[in-house]
Amino acid sequence: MHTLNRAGDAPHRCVALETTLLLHGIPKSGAPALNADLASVCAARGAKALLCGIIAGVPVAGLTPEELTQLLGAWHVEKANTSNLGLLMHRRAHGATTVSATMELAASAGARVFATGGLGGVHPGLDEAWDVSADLGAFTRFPVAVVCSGVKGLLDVVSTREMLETLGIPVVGFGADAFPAFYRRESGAKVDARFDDPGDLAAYLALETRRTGRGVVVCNPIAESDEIAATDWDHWLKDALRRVPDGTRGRAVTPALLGLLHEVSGGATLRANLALVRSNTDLAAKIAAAWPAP
Ligand code: PSU
Ligand code: MN
Repeated sequence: MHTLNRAGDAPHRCVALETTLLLHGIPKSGAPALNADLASVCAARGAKALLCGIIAGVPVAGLTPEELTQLLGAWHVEKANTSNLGLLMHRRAHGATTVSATMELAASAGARVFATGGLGGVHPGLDEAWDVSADLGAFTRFPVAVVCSGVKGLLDVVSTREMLETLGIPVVGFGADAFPAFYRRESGAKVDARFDDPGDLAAYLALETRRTGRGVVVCNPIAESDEIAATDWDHWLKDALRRVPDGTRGRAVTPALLGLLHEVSGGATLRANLALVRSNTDLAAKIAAAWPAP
């Protein structure tokens, strides 16, 4: 990797953030404010936000607000996972990094903690074909702890939890025993272990990432006050699924569905999404601040 690394001399105090969430997960007009908000959440805990993305073929760990503006102004920025990251570099193209590509950039910059909304996982399938996110495999390759609210609720959450087990990826909860489903605190599935103290969690994550050179999923359920009611969720998801344009497949599925959900819910899923990303970043920053010095 030839990552432009702006982590500085204490990468373990950094919290990596992804650009796909900002460019494809929420309306672009809200991205600069969310980015600034997450940076101040990190700073308030004594950690440093490290936004990852690809600018004209250069993978960057620590994009400036100006570089984010540059990405937001480009007419199309491709979603980058571990499979097309190198192609975008070769073509000197811009790229918005998903969880898998952000883990790769974070790892190469020496950062060990990363915050996002929800992981990609096993899609129920808009047709008969399998669709499993590259996010899951990335945990078997990069030593990064990803703080998230489980996997996006539009996925097959229970199958995704099983897939994490199959891949041998540790899944722990912060203040929770249940494996969360993004907008919902519970999914029916469980985590491997529960932690209640950020310092103890940081010590475990440092040990585990060092021991294995692989990643860990840290689940932080959405706050009860921000949770979406099950009946609303079922209704909105059905509605959004009906509206997905014919032929939407592969990488286009997640952004299309998230956009439709924000629309049919009258902005409720967007508000919940922003709240959980903020809360996950806050927990990630506490973990980075408590990370044992290497
Ligand atoms: N979480 C969010 N919003 C998002 C995503 C996650 O709150 O937009 C993105 C992440 O970048 C994740 C990607 O890696 O969706 C998964 O896409 P796919 O299912 O195509 O692998
Ligand atoms: Mn996919």
